[in-house]
Amino acid sequence: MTEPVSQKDQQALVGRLMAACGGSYSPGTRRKFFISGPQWAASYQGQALFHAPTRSPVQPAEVIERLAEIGIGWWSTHDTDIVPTDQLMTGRQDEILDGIGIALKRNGVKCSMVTGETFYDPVWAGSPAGEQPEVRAYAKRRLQNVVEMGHKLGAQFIVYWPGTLGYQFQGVVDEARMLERYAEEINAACEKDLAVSRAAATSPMRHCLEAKPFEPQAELLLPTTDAMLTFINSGLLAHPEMVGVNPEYLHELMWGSAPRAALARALLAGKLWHFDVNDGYRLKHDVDIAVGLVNPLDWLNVLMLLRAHDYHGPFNLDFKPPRTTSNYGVFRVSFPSAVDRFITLWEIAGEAISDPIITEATKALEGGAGSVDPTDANVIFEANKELWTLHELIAHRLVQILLGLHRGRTFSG
Ligand code: GLO
Ligand code: MG
Ligand code: MG
Repeated sequence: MTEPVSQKDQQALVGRLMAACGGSYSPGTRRKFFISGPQWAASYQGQALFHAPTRSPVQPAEVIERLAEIGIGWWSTHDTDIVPTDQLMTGRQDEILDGIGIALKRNGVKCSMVTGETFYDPVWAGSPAGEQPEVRAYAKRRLQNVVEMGHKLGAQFIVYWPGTLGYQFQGVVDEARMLERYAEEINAACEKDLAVSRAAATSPMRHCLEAKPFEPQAELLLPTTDAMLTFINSGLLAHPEMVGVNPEYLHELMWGSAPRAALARALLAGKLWHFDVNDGYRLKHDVDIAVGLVNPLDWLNVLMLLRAHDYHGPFNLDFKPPRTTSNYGVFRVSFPSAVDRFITLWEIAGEAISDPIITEATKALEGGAGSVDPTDANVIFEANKELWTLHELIAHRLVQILLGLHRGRTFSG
C-alpha cells in the first residue's frame, strides 16, 4: 500500500521532485535565448470541446511576473487574451495596454509578438474572409488594431493563424475568392503597419503566417507552411517582402510532414522568421504537448538544422499545459521544464554539429570515392558502397549523443 499524500502536502512534493530532477538552467541562462511565453499558454484553463476547465484563470500581470521569475524574457499575446472583444478599439484598450506596459517593464520582460484572434468569437463562424462585407471590414479593423497594439507594446512580430479560413461544406465558398479576400485583410494590416511605423519613425513589424492542417474547420484553405509560402508569392499580397511564416512544429507533423524539411523549405525561401515550438503526434489532433516530450530525437535534428542555418528568430512556447497539471504546476513544472528541455536540446545540437565522428563521416561522404567511370552506375555504386554505411553510423552517433551514451553511459548484463 502506498501512503496517500494529503492535499496540503502535494505542492511541496511536486516542488521537491522537480528540484530532484535537476538539469535545470538558471533564469539568467534561460534569458539569453529568444524564447517567448504566450499569454494563452500560461492562462489556458484546460477546456476543450469534451473537456471542462481544470485550472483557474491567470491574469496577464501574473503571467508576466511568473515568466520573469523563470527567466523567460519574452511574452506574446492574442489581442483578446488581454482585451475583451467588446473593449477592443476603445479607451479601455489603451488603459489595459498601459497597465501591461508597466508590468513588462517592472519585470524586465519584452513583448515579442502580438496576434489577432480570428477563430473563437462567433463573428468568425463563417471565416474571417467570408461572403459578408461587414465581417471582412471588421476583420480588417481587427488586424489593423493588432498592428497598433503591437507598436504600442514594442513587438517586432505579428503572427496570423487564420483560424476558420476554410469551410464545413463543399461548394459553398469559392476558394480562390476567399483567398483573395484574406489577402486584402493582410494587405490592410501591412499598410497600417507602414503608416504607423512611418509616423513613429520605427521599423515595421515582421508579419508571419501560421498554417494548421485541420481544425477548426473541416477543410482549410492554407493548411501547410508550403501553402503559406505559395500564398505569399501568389501576387495577391501588396507587400510580400513584409510577410514570412511562423511554422508550428506540431502543425507540420500533424499532416504527416517532416517538420525539419518544412523548416528547410521556409529557410531557403528566406521566410523563416518565427517558430512555434511544441510536440505531439502525426495524424492526430492539435495536442500541443510541450517541446521534446514526444519526439526528442526529431527535435535534436530540427535544432541542428536551425543552428547550421543561423536561425535567429523567436522560439515561441506554443504548447498547452495538460489538464492534469495544476495552476501551481504550470509555472513550477510546465514552463521551466519546457525551457530547460529546449536549451538542453539546443546544446546537444551544438555538440552534434561539432562532433568529430559525425564531422569526419560527413566529410568523407561529401568527398566521395574519387574518380571512377562517370557513365557506369554499377562502378559508381561499387566505389561508394562502403561509404554509405556511414549513414547508419551517423544516425547511431546522434542517438548516442542524445542519450549521453558517448559519455560512457553503458549498461552491462
Ligand atoms: C492553434 C495555433 C495558435 C496560434 C496562435 C497565434 O492551433 O497554434 O495557438 O499559434 O493563435 O496566432
Ligand atoms: Mg501555433
Ligand atoms: Mg497547435
